[in-house]
Amino acid sequence: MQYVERVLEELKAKNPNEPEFHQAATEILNGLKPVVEKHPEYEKAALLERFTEPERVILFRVPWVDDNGKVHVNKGYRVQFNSAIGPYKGGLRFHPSVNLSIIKFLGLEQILKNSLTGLPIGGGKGGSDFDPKGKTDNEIMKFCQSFMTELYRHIGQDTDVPAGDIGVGGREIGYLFGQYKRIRDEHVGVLTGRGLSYGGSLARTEATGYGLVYMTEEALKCRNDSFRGKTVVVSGSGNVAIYATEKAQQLGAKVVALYDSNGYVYDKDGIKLDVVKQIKEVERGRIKEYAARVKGAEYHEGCKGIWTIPCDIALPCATQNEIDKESAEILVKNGVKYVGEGANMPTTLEGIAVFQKAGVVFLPAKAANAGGVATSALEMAQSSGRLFWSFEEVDAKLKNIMVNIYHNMDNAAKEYGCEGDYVAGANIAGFIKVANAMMAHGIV
Ligand code: NDP
Ligand code: 2IT
Repeated sequence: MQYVERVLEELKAKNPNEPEFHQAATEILNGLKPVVEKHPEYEKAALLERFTEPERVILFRVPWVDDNGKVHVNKGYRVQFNSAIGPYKGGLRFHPSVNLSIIKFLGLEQILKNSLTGLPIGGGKGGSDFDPKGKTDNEIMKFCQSFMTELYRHIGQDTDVPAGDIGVGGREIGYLFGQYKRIRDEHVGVLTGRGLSYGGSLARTEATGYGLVYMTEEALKCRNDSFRGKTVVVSGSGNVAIYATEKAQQLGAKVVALYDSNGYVYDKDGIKLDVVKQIKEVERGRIKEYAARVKGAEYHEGCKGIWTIPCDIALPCATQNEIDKESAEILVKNGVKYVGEGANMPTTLEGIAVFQKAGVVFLPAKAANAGGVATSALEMAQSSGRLFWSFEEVDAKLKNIMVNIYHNMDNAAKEYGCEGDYVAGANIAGFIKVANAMMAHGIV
């Protein structure tokens, strides 16, 4: 049996009941086949077996008391996946669906994404099955304090630097940082996505969404095209979706739809982002409200229907497996030309195959959403240097990083005989640096 097939089979047998982890590993390892064939020394060093086994998995109890005095217990996770090229780096996700499979898929993706940024950061991910929806600020604070009361001993500015992800934004990072500082008595860059008054970086809030659009813009530019006049569908209405919408609009596109986990809004005249920000960032409300406030906008229950809206560019920015085979087929039938993944693994393996067969320019998550973690690394650099860069400076660096990632994955795909296959190109370009470092470190 070929090396990649054998590693995948063993991985599935050793990690049963982890479908998301299997899915991410399958996509990655299949993309790496041409590299592994060129480097027989990797198999001798069991490189892929080590690459797909986390260096450390931390599971812990998170007890907390709600405003009515009721005691709750949640699960806490931190998967420190790979530190070959730098300290573990990756977000924390608070969502009821969180389990080990999801954190491991995110952690594995993060290794290659972080490598693609060109910055010295390893891969990690964490979170909890805690559901922040409907909780008061006090309950969120209590939960974050309890979470950090265990996590603090495992992280550090040169060891492991968490950040936000689904359900973890500026408010949560603030509470987590406050507790870390209190326990450790040190004010350091141990978390990114911090507020501007305590070590955060300008443009980190916007970075993932802006970065996604910068990469898509480069893909358009290389085909003598641009965002101007394009119809765009964005899924989600959280951090990534909002700032992807903002940048796409600035570049002249019309974003016509957004959703949250209850349903989607369609606004044929173009989404009014100030209304969305008010509902989502200020009121923490539901996207349904948009249709009540904006004349002519429609609300539809359920998420899947969003992909039946005809568009030139689709930017899935909510969660994993939002676009399945059926939705991909409808998008293709309706003429989609570009798909840029803002969320992590938003397209199923079958959905990706549909896009690639149809010649859609498909920009995979680990490349397309790398702007967030790249700007986190810029935040780390500013913390270490006791510096504070202007918005324009950070934004220019972000744009440069996204353009470089696009060309690196494009070139890697060409070099390894799969031109235009950015899934393989991103996996290969990300993996080579990690592989070189792991080989240099010996069997560890
Ligand atoms: P937020 O929590 O800010 O927003 C998440 C959005 O996705 C919300 O609109 C939420 O709706 C929706 N959503 C979440 N789960 C589901 C679901 N199961 N079905 C339908 N909708 C859902 O998170 P982010 O914007 O930060 O993250 C979005 C995606 O981007 C994630 O995949 C994340 O891993 C990825 N990402 C984030 C980065 C960052 O810097 N924040 C960096 C790189 C990737 P509702 O409110 O109803 O739950
Ligand atoms: O998936 C991701 O890249 C993130 N959630 C951001 C991670 C980070 O460390 O900024």
